Amino acid sequence: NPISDKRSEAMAETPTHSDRNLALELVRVTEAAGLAASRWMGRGDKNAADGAAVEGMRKAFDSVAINGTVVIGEGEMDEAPMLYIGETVGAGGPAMDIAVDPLEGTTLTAKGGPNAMAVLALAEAGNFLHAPDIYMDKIAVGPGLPDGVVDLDNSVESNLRNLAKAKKMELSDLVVCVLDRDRHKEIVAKAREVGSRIMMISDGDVFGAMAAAMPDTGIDIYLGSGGAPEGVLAAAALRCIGGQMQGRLMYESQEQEDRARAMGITDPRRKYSAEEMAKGDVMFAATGVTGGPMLRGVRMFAAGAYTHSVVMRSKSGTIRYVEAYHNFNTKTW
Ligand code: VTB
Ligand code: MG
Ligand code: MG
Repeated sequence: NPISDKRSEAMAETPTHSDRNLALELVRVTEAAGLAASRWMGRGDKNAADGAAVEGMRKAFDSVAINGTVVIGEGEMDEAPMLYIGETVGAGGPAMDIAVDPLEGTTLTAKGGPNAMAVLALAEAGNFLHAPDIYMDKIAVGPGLPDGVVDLDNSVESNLRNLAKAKKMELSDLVVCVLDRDRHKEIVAKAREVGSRIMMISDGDVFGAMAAAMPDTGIDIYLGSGGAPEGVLAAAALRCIGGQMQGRLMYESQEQEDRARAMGITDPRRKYSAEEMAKGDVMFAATGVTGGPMLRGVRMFAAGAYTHSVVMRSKSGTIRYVEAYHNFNTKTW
């Protein structure tokens, strides 16, 4: 039986690879960012929340044994003091590229809304798409479905029909996650027309795309346009979870297209798969700042806080949730 053969093989493997430890190091980094950001929950200041997350993440990186270069980050050096594109981080070690969104959902955090999280992905140098901060059209579904079951170039209706069929579900049982924006009116109208259900989110589409792939979140597909950097982070997550995702950069001006070309994008209209946005062995970590169907938010108590994180590697496909109890009396950062 090939499955049980694979299973015994996996269980016999000795856990000596240092990248396993590295993956757990990454959780400490998103925890630090998440804890710092959570102090700003509901306080109406998204920039302060973002700044705290960036600083928390930046500091935590200092003890991680890599030679990291930020390729998806907080902008260019002149506009971002920390975690800017091109910045090197880490205590020294293998050359790795890093994609970060220290606080994915700054407005969510400022309002105490759901699904804000600190996000980080890591790959060997050269393996992430260098996405400029423009929009990306995205579609994502979970694992175990036939290749091409959905496609950015298909209509909403045919994507939902094909997905329902492949999942052996009724169209009326599917849940489509989409950012609540005027530009998505058409998607929403078409999804309603075929009778599917919708979860509109005000922000945070890394969550949306991930949740479409994670079991048990109640979301079957993510559709619509959001940030391109967030698209690369979601692709990294889907490489670990499994599932299918496509993304295509969108340009609102010639300047944006020029910027993409300057960042090395040779075919600006290309439809990328998750495998093309995040190549090779990828690691991904996220810590919940405010809670939702995938991660719980930070919960404070007298002398500390609980955090809830997920950490994954594409190589093993293990999805590991980490519930941490932080004692502020003894913790050193
Ligand atoms: C997108 C989305 C993000 O902000 O970037 C969005 O990808 C901004 O989109 O997850 P709009 O320009 O439509 O507001 C987030 O929702 C949060 O960073
Ligand atoms: Mg950000
Ligand atoms: Mg973001």
